[in-house]
Amino acid sequence: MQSILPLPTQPIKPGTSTGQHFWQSDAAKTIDSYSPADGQLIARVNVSTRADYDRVVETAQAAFAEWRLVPAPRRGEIVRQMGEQFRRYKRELGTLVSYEMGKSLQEGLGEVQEIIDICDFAVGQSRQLYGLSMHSERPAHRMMEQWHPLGVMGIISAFNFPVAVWSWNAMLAWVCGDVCIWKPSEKTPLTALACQQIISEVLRNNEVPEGVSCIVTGGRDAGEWLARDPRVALVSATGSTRMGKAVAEAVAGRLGRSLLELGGNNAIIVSEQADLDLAIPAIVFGAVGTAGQRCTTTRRIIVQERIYDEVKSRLKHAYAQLRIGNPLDESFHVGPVIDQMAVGNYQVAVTEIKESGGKFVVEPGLIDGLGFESDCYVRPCIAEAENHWPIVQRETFAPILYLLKYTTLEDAIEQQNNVPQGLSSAIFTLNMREAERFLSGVGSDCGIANVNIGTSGAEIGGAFGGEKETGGGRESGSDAWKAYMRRQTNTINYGTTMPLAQGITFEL
Ligand code: UN1
Repeated sequence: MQSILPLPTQPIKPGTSTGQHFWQSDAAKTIDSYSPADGQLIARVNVSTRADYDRVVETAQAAFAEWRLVPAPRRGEIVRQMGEQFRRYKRELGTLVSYEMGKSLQEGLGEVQEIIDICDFAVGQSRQLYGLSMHSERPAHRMMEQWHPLGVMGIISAFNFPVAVWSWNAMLAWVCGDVCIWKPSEKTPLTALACQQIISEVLRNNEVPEGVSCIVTGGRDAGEWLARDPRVALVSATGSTRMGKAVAEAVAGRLGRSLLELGGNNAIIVSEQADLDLAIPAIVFGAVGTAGQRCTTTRRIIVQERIYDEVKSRLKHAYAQLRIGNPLDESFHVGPVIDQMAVGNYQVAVTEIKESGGKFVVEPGLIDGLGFESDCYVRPCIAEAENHWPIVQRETFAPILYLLKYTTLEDAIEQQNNVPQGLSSAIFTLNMREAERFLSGVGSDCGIANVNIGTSGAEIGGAFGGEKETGGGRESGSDAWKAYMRRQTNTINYGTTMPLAQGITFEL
């Protein structure tokens, strides 16, 4: 198939913000971005050198000195204008996300919608950076807390949500008065540069200081520069648990702050009292959406033994309807995985499932031939498995669903929690006691727990993130904004005496 984009003759240069001042990197190295949809080379992007990186950080620091002085509602107004730009370019950016990353066009558009939604959310938040006030134990004293801008923040994002996850961080960070340096995944650099271009007009029109929005490109090195750099107050990293542990250690080593969104191993419990007409489509979308490459992807279903055979046969039937093909063609449900390395991981997992004694209910396989020239298309599959198998305990970023059986709800919750990760979870039941138990303190141990909806597709209004090896960070809605600010407690004495707290007397 012909590429939908003309390949620029010169490598594209990342850098700082307004789109007019991309750094002239002297890098000999470039990142080649291939579309997993059709295997075409769609862009060649310069890799930032350490010298580029240092210039970016210095520019960001200078920008922070000014940006923090801009009133928060005014910063919100600038984010509002960015939201307008993303509305204007939704189709173009959504198409590029679909083409560069491989998710279906609907999901690409949905991802841009998440950017628009977080912009709206952040605008409101810009007028609600509330601190508490406290009653002092001393007479004529007042106590309160204020939230101040934090500084330069680094955003390390993953290929699977190449633009939305950046926006959850950046839009909130900007209304909070921070400046952002974004290191996008080396698998999806073009969508990042597109976002920078889309907002550059707003930054220019509002005379926002150069450096409020920066991009550095590269692989592990660039991530490490951010993690080790004491000039970077907060590092928000999305990706594998392995990457997250490395970032967390490096940031903790300098007592910096990190916000981690790492792997998930998300399960849906299907009770005997579930409405299967709701459960089946939720499971299928959760398992095969984004070709199984969401951190919220449904990887395990834990089914009550009395309805196990029925669920199995309904899933088999549903999987037989799945149409796999070019993500830009809206008649297909499932696109490719990101690259051939991901295909390799899928194959390794399939082998391990077989070696562990797993039985495939829906067979795995690679797809080749006309329309599949990128060699990145795999068949979504379902295997009967056991929760304790090492392969089931790991997150394989592919459309592989494990079918597990339970007897009692305690047993189901135990299996659901008994993995190293703790991102998303769900139960399908019409029984109120089961639902409430699942949501209680002795129920799901995940950051997200749902009733009668699947594990993926969280709305931006809630705090997004998970426990255990998922990293503990919370992004997006609720009070996640607090991670992007520093809290200051203030005590003010408006009286004529100097009483000490805790009743201490100190007389001179
Ligand atoms: C991710 O996969 O990193 O809840 C984020 C969801 C999306 C975000 C997923 N809103 O599936």
